Amino acid sequence: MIAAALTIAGSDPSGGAGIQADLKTFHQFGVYGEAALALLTVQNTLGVSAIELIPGRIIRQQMEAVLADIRPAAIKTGALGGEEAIQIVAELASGFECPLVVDPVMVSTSGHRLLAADAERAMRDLLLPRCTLVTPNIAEAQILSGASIADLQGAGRAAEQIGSFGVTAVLVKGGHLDDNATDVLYLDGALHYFPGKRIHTQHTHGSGCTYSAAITALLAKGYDLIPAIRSAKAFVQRAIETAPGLGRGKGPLNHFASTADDFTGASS
Ligand code: PXL
Repeated sequence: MIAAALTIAGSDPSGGAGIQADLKTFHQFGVYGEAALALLTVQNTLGVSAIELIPGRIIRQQMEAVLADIRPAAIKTGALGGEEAIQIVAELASGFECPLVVDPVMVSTSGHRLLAADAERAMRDLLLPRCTLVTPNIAEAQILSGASIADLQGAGRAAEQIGSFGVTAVLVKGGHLDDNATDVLYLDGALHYFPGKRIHTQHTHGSGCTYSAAITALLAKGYDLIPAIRSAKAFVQRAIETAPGLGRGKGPLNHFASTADDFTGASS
């Protein structure tokens, strides 16, 4: 049977980030995509001009409807927007019977704040302890850990610090830290490094969403966490390298990029 994955996130009408990126990525990995909307943005590749939060009871009802019917094999969160949405997702997450990937979406690639400051504590204290993996970028890892990050060692320390809040696994995305765009994973008391290739381009809009969606899709297909991260990172790298060059600003990735594994990592 085809595996399903659910994203609980925001809409990007320009199609590069948010639930649009998540659904395209799920589909590309052969996973049936479901989406519960937490907020709407008004944006294009030049920037975000408005954000409208979805009422909490509607977020809850969307999740309950989906969970009672087409049960996802993995779930991810993206932009949740505020404390109420985080509380609702955290509450329902205690009943999830599948992996939960939290992309904390506090600061977008373009530098826009996408989460109210008072919600950051709810993210750290309520949602992170319930997730299988959290995937902060450097700015988010600094907010969550309370420490500034200047290099790969700092990213590793921040991952350990966030792990100490009771989070199972923490993937700090290196992005611009070094020439290999190395990501650091804290898992079971150890650090694991995922070097990649830094690509000099402005077309990275939605790369965080796409990365966490690819990890979620692979978890839904039964991959273990480390092979899922390795394969998802390779996909995102190919998607950035072959970005279609759309839009007048920071353009989207190529969600049609190959998902082919360049290693053997599937556990099932
Ligand atoms: O990439 C973070 C992100 C998540 N969700 C939505 C977004 C963005 C960035 O623009 O628009 C809806």
